[in-house]
Amino acid sequence: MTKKGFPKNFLWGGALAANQVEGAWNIDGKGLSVADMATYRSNLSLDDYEGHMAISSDFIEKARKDKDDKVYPKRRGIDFYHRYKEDLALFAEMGFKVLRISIAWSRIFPTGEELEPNEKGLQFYENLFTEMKRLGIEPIVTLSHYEMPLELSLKYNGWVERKVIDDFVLFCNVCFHRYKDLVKYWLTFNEIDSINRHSFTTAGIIPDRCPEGKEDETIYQALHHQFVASALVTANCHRIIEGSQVGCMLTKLTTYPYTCNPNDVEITLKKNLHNYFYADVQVFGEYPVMIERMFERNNIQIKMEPNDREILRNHTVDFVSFSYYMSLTESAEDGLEKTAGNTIMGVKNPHLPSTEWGWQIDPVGLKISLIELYDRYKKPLIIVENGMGAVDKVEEDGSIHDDYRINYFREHFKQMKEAVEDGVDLFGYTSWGPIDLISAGTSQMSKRYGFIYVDQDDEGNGTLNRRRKDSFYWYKKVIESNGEDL
Ligand code: BGP
Repeated sequence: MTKKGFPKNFLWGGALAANQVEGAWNIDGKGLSVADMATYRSNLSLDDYEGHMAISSDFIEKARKDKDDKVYPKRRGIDFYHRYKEDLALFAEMGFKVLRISIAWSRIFPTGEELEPNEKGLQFYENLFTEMKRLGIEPIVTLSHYEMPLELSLKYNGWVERKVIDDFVLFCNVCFHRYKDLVKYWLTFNEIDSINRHSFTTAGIIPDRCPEGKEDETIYQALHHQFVASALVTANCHRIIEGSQVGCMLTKLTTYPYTCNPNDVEITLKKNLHNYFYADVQVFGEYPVMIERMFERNNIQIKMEPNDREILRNHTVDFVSFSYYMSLTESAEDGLEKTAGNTIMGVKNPHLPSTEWGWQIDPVGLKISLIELYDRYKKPLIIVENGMGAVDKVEEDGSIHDDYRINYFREHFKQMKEAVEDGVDLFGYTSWGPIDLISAGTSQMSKRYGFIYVDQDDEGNGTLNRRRKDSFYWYKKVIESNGEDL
């Protein structure tokens, strides 16, 4: 008999990152993190992405002394730090089985190098995970989601210096010991590949501190340190928490050739292989040969300690997690119309609609991604981010009719189901931003992903009250029926 539908214990839920929800940026001993440097600018256009992400030593110098948090929306978040009980209750009402959340490193080690962790920070997450347990919501915890302590960025140019491996390993060990009875699923680095797109938020790298002409080498050196750290942390997690599961996390940038011209196909193949590279190292435990060749060709020399390769080989991940928002299209020709999404540019695909932010909506691409990932890695998969950023309108009676969001999810869930029926081992799904939060890429509040509306505008005005959107009731039904009632 052929298997139908989602597995019985499928983990339905949502995903958040500490720096986009908590607020309380300077409360209970928290130190500044790289996320606290992100500014909001109105009218951010697609071409502005790069400028928005760019950061300089001078800017940081000014921003770290700046106490006016109006300009830095991630510092205020949606006040999850104080309202987490209310928010968890709403997630439980939708029937969440799982919630992905990150631990803000600078809440535990404010500058990254204290001798003792900050007890108040540790206590906050203990309270959070305990409340989740009470509600029957399984945590899946990201250890690094664009939240490096700012001091480490300033002192070591982030992950560029090897010393940071020790700091991160210590931070993770503290978390493993403290939460070992509360958390089983862990992710090391969120979208580890994004180091190549926004290296400051991902790895604390300040561009003006990179040797000229050696920018790529600097980035790949930092990445190597993250790979080694990820492997060491995986080993420690397995040792400290019995039965724990550790995953890598990739931005799945499934890319299509614009035409069947072999030149388009080749360039696309290479893009896709480069996207896989980041997970390859964490799943297979070694650098792909084509990446080593690319390093040679470009005179990129990665400094490795003698046993680094062995560390990578010996401590690979248990499962693969990824974000999927859209697909991309590539062409060998110049001059074709482009579109951007998730801080990456590609050729516009004439077959796909886009969100207001230009992210191409492609449910079939999710199925393709699932099949490809499972075929390549043969590891259990979990989708830990997917969703649609949109502007929502609150009606006079307070209702929010977000049928566009429901349609987006419905079409993606259909494709997920088909992939599962094709044999893909998918064990869970967490939508991105089940409650509206501050956008990572734009620092906007008005780019909303949630089933739950938060009354706050881009400038930080509003009551912060929570409201159920139409999609809230729809997702509840989906979870109740284990994905049958779409
Ligand atoms: C991913 C990040 C998230 C997130 C999401 C949506 O790349 O891991 O933190 O926010 O993208 O992006 P944005 O907030 O820019 O719409």
